[in-house]
Amino acid sequence: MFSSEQLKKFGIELWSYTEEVEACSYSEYASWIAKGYAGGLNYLKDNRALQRKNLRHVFPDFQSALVFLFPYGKSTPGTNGYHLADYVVGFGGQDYHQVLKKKLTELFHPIAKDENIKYQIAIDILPILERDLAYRSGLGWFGKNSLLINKKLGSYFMIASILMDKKFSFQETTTTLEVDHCGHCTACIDACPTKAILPNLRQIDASMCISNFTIELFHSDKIGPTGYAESKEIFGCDICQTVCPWNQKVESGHDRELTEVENFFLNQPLDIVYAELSKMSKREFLRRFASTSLARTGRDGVMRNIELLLTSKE
Ligand code: B12
Ligand code: SF4
Ligand code: SF4
Repeated sequence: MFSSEQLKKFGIELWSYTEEVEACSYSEYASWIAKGYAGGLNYLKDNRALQRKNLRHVFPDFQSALVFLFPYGKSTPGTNGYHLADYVVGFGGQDYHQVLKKKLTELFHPIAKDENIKYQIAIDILPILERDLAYRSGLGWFGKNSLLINKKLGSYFMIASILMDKKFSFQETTTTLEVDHCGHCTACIDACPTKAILPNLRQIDASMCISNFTIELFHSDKIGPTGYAESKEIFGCDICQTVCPWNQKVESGHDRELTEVENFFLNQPLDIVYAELSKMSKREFLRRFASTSLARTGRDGVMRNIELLLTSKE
């Protein structure tokens, strides 16, 4: 369906296809919500929860989906020893939602137009269990850290899908489900600084997760999970990915140009970063970082995180 030139041009490493309309792990999802592990993530708990069970609740004409994995690689450590989630500095430092949506539109819109296909692109925003969708397309297994892991790519990728009102017959893709390759390993569980990973469930307690605290709970929570302040995580967290044996071969973007967001947050002492942010108006922050994932929390959210990290150093 897609030529290797097209896939290369759009940065797609792997893709697959499924006609399975029902999520196979919905009961795991529902019990996670019931046990209170979604923390302050209300959009996972409200009336949108049930929508995740079946893709026709979201896209009524669903017949099939194409699922794409977009790797973002490991970031190069900066000079101040702190860390931004690698997806923030991947994708050229731009917010991946916009970047990937643009790529998939460019890739798929001409095909959809030619073949009269109605479609919807899904990246994070729709109430869909995207890891489940990728799992049932055969693209990986649920690791103990809950991330979807692919034998070739590890877990350093974003998932983006196209829901369609038409079926295709493919010879080159397989929908054999991937089996578990974590085995007896517990590296992610042992390394998580806040003990957020729930052993034996392949899920995390989001209320304990640094990623949730630093990206999502920027309004409500002032203190953060125990262990956060001693970490090095300014925005997001990759610790349970960094230690995973399946990610050891993932390449880092050593030879690429540093993005503005890396230069500002990682290549000057953190107290200077904080002082610079204090002087910067919210408008100026958005002018510099609006196209990055940091726009989600804005200046105040990032400053709250940095303040906590600096307090523990005093
Ligand atoms: C909410 C959310 C978060 C929350 C909650 C995380 C979580 N684990 O759910 C927070 C803010 C903490 C978060 C953090 C991160 N996220 Co996030 N997040 C999402 C979002 C929007 C929804 C996830 C969701 O529905 N969670 C609900 C819970 C119940 O799901 P779950 O824990 O995975 O549980 C499943 C498994 O346990 C499975 N399961 C358990 N046992 C078994 C057994 C079998 C046999 C099977 C089949 C399944 C199964 O069933 C459950 C239901 O599917 C998705 C996008 C989307 N729409 O899907 C991105 C997404 C999951 N996030 C992503 C990323 C990259 C991250 C971070 C790495 C970002 C960062 N660097 O900080 C971290 C990783 C933290 C971690 N260890 O998960 C990627 C994951 C890519 C991948 N390789 O898996 C996604 C898919 C976004 C995307 N479009 O690519 N995220
Ligand atoms: S993202 Fe960080 S805090 Fe969250 S589960 Fe993984 S290691 Fe723990
Ligand atoms: S660190 Fe080990 S247990 Fe955790 S996801 Fe990777 S392979 Fe699985």
